[in-house]
Amino acid sequence: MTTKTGCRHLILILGDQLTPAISSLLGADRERDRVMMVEVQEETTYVRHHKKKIAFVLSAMRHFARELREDGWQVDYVKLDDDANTGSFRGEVARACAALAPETLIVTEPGEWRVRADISSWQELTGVPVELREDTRFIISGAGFRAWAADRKQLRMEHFYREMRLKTDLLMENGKPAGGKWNYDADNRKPARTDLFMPQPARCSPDEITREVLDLVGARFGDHVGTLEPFWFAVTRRDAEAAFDLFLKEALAGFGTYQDAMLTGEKFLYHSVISAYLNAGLLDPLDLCRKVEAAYEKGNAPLNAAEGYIRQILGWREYVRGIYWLKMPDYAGSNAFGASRSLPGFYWTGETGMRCLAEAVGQTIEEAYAHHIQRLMITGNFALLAGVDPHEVHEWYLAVYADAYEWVELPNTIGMSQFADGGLLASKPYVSSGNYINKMSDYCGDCSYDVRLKTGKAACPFNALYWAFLERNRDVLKGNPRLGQPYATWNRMAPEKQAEYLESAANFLERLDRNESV
Ligand code: FAD
Ligand code: DLZ
Ligand code: SF4
Repeated sequence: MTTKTGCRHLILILGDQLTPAISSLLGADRERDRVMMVEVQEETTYVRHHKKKIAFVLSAMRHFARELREDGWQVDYVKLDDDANTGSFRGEVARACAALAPETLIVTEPGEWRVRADISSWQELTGVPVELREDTRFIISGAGFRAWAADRKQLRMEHFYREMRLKTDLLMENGKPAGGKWNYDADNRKPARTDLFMPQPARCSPDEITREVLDLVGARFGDHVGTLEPFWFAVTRRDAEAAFDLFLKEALAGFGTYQDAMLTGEKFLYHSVISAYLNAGLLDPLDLCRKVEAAYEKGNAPLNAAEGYIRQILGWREYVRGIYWLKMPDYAGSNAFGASRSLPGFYWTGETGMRCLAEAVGQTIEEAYAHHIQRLMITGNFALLAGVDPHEVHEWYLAVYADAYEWVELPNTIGMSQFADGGLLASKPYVSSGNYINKMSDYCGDCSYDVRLKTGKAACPFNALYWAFLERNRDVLKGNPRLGQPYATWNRMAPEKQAEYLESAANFLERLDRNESV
C-alpha cells in the first residue's frame, strides 16, 4: 500500500476482472475512491497452476493497473514479492481496510464459489461494509439463467442457445435463424489434412513488465507444471483484440469445418485461442459474437463457421456459467460412477506411448492450451474410460489451462467431460474407442499401440477400455436412450469376446496402477 490518507470507497479488482467497464468501478470517483489489486500466493497455489497461466494473469493485472492509472484512477497495487504481502485476498483486504478506513469495500462477484464464500466473511473481518456487485460482463445475468432453468425437466444447452439467439438477434433473419437452421454441425466435424493452410495465433513479444513477471514466476514456481518460455500471450486489451482480428481474417472461415479435427504438431488448427483473454476480461463476449456475425454478413466466413463459433460463446460459455452458479457448491462433489482411480502420472509429463495423449498433454505443458476436442476426446475421454476420480480430473484442468477458472472449467469437466453429474449437462458420456480418434486425427499412425487391434498388450487401450467402461457402469447408463446401440452391440458379442475385452482392459489398468509406463 502506498498511502494511509483514507478513501471513500475501496474497490477490489480481481485478476480475472480486467475490464474498464467492470461493475465495481461504476459510479466511482477518481479523486475520492481507490482501486486495489493484489497478487497473492494463495491464488497461485490453491491448485498448482501452470507457470504460463500465472505469468499471464500477473502480467495482464500489471498492465491493467497501468491502464487504470493512465485513466486517472488511484491504484494501490500489491506485488507478489512485496515484503508486507500477507499472501491472501482476505489478508490484503484486512490490511488495506486498516490502513485506509474506507466507508465501503466494493467488489464485483468473483468467478469461483470458494472466493465468494470467503468474501461473505470480509465485513466481519474488517468492520467495513462490503458491497458485492453483479458481474455484468456476461450476456445473460444469473437471474436470467435461473428464470430460464426454472421448472425445466432438462437443462439442455441447445434449447438455451436458441433463446439466446432470439434474445440477442444474432444470426437471425426476420425472427428465424439465418439459413433456416439453428445449428450447422452436420457440415462440421471433418478431419484436417496436413497440406491445408495452417493459421497461427498472434504472437506478442514480452515487454518489460512481462519480462519482470516471467523472472518472478520462474524463480518462485519452478516446480509447477509447464514451460514458461516462449511466452507469447497478449496481456493487454489492445493486443488481445488484435489477436482476435487475426483469427477473423485467417482462421474463422475454417473454424466450423475443422472444429473437431486433430493433427500431430498442429496445436491450434482453426481455433481462436482467445479464451484466456476473454475469461480475464480483456475481450467482451457479445462484441466477439457481433464481429463474427459481421464477418459472415460481409461474406468473409461461411454460415457453418460463424454459427459454430457464436454457439460456443453465446451458447456454451453462457450456459456453463449458469449451470455452475445454479448447482454449486454440491456440483463439485459429483461422482455418478463412483470413480476413484488416481490421475495417471503422465498427465503431468506427457510421457506415454499413447501418441494422442502424448500430443494433447505435451502441448498443454508447452502452451497452457489445448483445443476443445483434445480436452474432451483425448484427455477427458481417457480419464473417464479409466475411471479416474473426477475431482482429480477437475483439479488438473483447473491447473493446466491458461483460461481455467472454476465457473467455466468445472461444468465442462464434471458435466460435459466426466458425466459425473449423471447427465445434467450432457445427454450421454463423451466416450469413444480408438476408432473415433483415428478418424479425426493422424495420431494413431505414430503410436506405440495399434488402433486396429482390439485386445492384447499391443492393442490401442481405448478399444478395450471403452467396452469395459460400458459394462462397469451399466447400472447408471442402462436407461440412456443414446447408448441403446452400443449396449446392443455389446450384448450381441460372444461371451468369450466380451471376456477378452474385459481382461485386456483390466490388465492395462493394473499396469497403470502399478505406475508402469503405458
Ligand atoms: P475456440 O474453439 O476458438 O472457441 C471459441 C470460444 O468459445 C472459446 O474461446 C471459449 O470462450 C468458448 N467456448 C468454446 N467451447 C466452450 C465450452 N465448452 N465452454 C465454455 N466456453 C466455450 N474453456 C474455458 O474457457 N476455460 C476452461 O477452464 C475450460 N475447461 C474445459 C475443460 C474440459 C474438460 C473441456 C472439455 C472443455 C473446457 N473448456 C474450457 C472449453 C473449451 O475447450 C475452451 O473454451 C477452448 O478450447 C478454448 O480455446 P479457444 O479460445 O481456441 O476456443
Ligand atoms: C488465477 C489467478 C492467479 C494465478 N493469481 C491471482 C492473483 O494473484 N491475484 C488475483 O487477484 N487474482 C489471481 N488469479 C485470478 C483469481 O484466482 C480469480 O479472480 C478468482 O479465482 C475468482 O475468479
Ligand atoms: Fe491414441 Fe489408440 Fe490412436 Fe494410439 S492407437 S494414438 S492410443 S487412439
